[in-house]
Amino acid sequence: MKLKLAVFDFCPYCQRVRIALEHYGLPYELVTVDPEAPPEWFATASPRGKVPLLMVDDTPILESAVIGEFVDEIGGRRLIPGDPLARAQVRFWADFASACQMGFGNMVRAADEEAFVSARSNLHQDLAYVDRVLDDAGPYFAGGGLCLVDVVFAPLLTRLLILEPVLSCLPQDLPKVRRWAEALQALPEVDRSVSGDIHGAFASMVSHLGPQGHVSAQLAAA
Ligand SMILES: N[C@@H](CCC(=O)N[C@@H](CS)C(=O)NCC(=O)O)C(=O)O
Repeated sequence: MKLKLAVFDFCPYCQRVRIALEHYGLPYELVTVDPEAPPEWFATASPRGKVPLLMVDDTPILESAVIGEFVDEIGGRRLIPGDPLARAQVRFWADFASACQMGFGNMVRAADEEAFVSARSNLHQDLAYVDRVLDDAGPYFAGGGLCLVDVVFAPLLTRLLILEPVLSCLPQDLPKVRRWAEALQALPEVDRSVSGDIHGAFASMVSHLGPQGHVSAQLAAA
């Protein structure tokens, strides 16, 4: 089975898939697509122009959650529990990560300080919700073993760690979330899931998402 993963630069949903593939050590070809000039095979396989797109031989799979489950199944089923209730919990929190990721996007795109503070506070509330169910001993979401929730939160939490010195976006009153973010950042599969210099790439992403926004201005001034 040949795997080809199409991504956009800086896409957190694509990074999730890369983490899962790297976690299992599955070989894959990585293709970075220019959204302004996508190749024909990509336009055919992803008619709405969305990434991540995983080509499994000639069959396309879209949506990071669906791809994540597929990778888990071919990789060895260690990221999603077999027990139905535990599996439902993992799926719920993995889905919740996407809501948090959108909240992060709102924060990065905020036009001015007032909008930024409001978006940061909304994200804080969502992270407080996660904090309540995080394993007390850690280091990961459910304790000592990695699960899909860790994989899908890692791109968001590592971005928050990178921005923290400038934006104070990792709430001080949520120490478990901070410890979790640091544990995820230290994982080799997370390290291998980004190409090149993450700090530089991240600054470019922020200026792409919100070129005139509050976060760009703060980063430029830092
Ligand atoms: N729900 C999707 C979200 C993926 C997504 O929003 N990808 C962005 C890049 S970060 C994209 O493809 N944007 C292009 C578009 O929406 O046209 C997933 O989890 O895979």
